[in-house]
Amino acid sequence: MNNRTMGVIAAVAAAIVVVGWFATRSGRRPAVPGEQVMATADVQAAALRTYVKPGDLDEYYLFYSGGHSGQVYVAGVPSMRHIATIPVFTPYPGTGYGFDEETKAMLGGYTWGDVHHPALSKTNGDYDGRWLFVNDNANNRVARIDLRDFKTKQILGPIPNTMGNHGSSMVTDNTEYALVATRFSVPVPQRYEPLEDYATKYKGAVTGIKIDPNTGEMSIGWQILTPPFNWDLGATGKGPSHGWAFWTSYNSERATGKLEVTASQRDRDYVAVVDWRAAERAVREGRARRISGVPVIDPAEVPGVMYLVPCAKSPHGVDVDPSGEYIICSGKLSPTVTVYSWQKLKQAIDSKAFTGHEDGIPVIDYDQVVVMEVPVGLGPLHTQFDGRGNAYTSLFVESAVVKWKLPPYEPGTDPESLILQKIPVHFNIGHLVTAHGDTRNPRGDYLVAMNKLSKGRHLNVGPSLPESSQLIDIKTGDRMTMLYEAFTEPEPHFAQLVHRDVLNPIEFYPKEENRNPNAIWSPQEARVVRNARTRTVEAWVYAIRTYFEPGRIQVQEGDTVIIHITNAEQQRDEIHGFGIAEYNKNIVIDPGETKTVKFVADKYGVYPYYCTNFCSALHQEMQGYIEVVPRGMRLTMYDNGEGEMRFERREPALAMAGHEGH
Ligand code: RUQ
Ligand code: CUA
Repeated sequence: MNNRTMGVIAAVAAAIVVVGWFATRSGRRPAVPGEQVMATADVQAAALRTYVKPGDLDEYYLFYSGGHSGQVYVAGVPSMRHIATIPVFTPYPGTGYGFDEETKAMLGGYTWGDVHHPALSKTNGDYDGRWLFVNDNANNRVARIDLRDFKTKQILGPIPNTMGNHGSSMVTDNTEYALVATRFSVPVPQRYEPLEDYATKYKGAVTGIKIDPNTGEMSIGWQILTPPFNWDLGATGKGPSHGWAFWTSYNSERATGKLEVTASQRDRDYVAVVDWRAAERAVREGRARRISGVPVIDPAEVPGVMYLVPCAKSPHGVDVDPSGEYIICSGKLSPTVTVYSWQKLKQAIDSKAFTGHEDGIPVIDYDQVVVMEVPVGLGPLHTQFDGRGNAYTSLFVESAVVKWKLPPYEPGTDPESLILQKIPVHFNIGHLVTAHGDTRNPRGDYLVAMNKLSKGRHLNVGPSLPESSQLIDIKTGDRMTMLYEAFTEPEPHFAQLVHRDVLNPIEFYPKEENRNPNAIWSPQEARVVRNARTRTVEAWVYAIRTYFEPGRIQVQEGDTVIIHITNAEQQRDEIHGFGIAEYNKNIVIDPGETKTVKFVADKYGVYPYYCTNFCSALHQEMQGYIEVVPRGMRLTMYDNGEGEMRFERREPALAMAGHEGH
């Protein structure tokens, strides 16, 4: 360990102590409004910038990851109001997600995920408002949310040969791929090898998830095996660097045990530089092997798919500036960000300016490609952009956002002079996001700091605390000004901030589009059919304000019950729920939607079903009964009593089953 590194570690440790001390102090005596040092005029200005009066709409959608809650949250900016939760990897009774047969099948038996990095689909390097891709770090999956209706439509995975899908999902400039990388290495293909053989028998991988340009359907395009480094964050090239992707690594030591020590030995780790078009070509030319059913490229056998470039000690984020020329790697254990030039990287690759290799992957000569190590401050993690030549980097240890100047630089520029401004955030910021901040056209007006700790910033809610997000104006006066603070469920990592004009979601599902074979559109079509031989009861239920048809479903104890419910409303916000008491079911059906719920009626008795989503003045009347008739007792509801039994509606719906409340 050299002196500079020791100095940095000492400084980091000192800063942690200082931050901790302040936090404890403020934890004992929380700040109250008025205690903050902010001039009245500044408070008024900030209030006006963030206040969205009742009935007005926000300017931006903020899609932020829900971390280990497995969900994605939607908020409006500048108000920071939470608007919606989009369940992705975790069942969510609020929208019935994970309770109906369709979404249950999509979840594949998992009940949680760890969402870190949402990425919007792009056309020509800017958001196109079609899809949002999110990763699951825990179970190695990627999900696609359709922004037409804000619903999860596909979950791909677990991705084979992939463990800890963290550096994910980075979307390329025309949504050719969502790119993913492994945080953990394991034996590939998955098998048992003792941990002692980690350095030689364990492997990481980066994967290109191919996206169908019309449907968004994901499939595995290619995979590149890597040494057992821990890949951290990724970024895709833009403009001149389009066709390439970058990932930071830590643990290039290939160590196990206490990584805080064992993986912090080297002064430099690596950024991977991947030519994904070369990977595509290699698969086309049959130069990939099939492992666990997917095409896998060994970079030692296929030169040109992957390179490594050194980066300061245990980096975290990597980001590409809007021009696509500068690649920025955050030091984490070094108080710098390293800026590389894409042109120089390309030249070094073309002229083979290599200093060695790792398992056959060439290591690019650092000195030939680096533009500057910018001394941003302690614990740099992630960088975003404003489109006006500035970069914004989160400083975890310093609890601050630093604004600094992007290249080009005059020869002999003093690195310190590149630091333009720092603003404190509360506390310990992870990611930050600016409007369209990872596209070719950042909007440059807002920045959201996603802070990991919120102690003392809100009413005391006991030991389990939310996270805090702070809204910063980065436009007025070309300076950063703190505007507002909001609290979020655990736990935002990255987010996307996209202008509302880019999105155009539907208001309800048009009836003509419902292709579900079990959809019904009139109470006359409602029916219950029991097959005594297979001991199955199938019901087609019609839901409208303010009744279910039928209002009665009779089954024999032990029957399998399948209920298809159509919400026949064709009006915005006329949502009906279908909760079954003591059967642990609640599905929610949006207007024009049909959903199916299935269960075994394993306890006899009478169990009400009722609408769980307050839909009209007679919402409370919207109910029915499932009669679970004990084994050996005769069912009475059906006409013929034997064989296939059918109950069809005879009475017209009561006239008073109202249509009030439009
Ligand atoms: S990481 S706090 Cu999971 Cu994106 Cu950087
Ligand atoms: Cu339907 Cu409440």
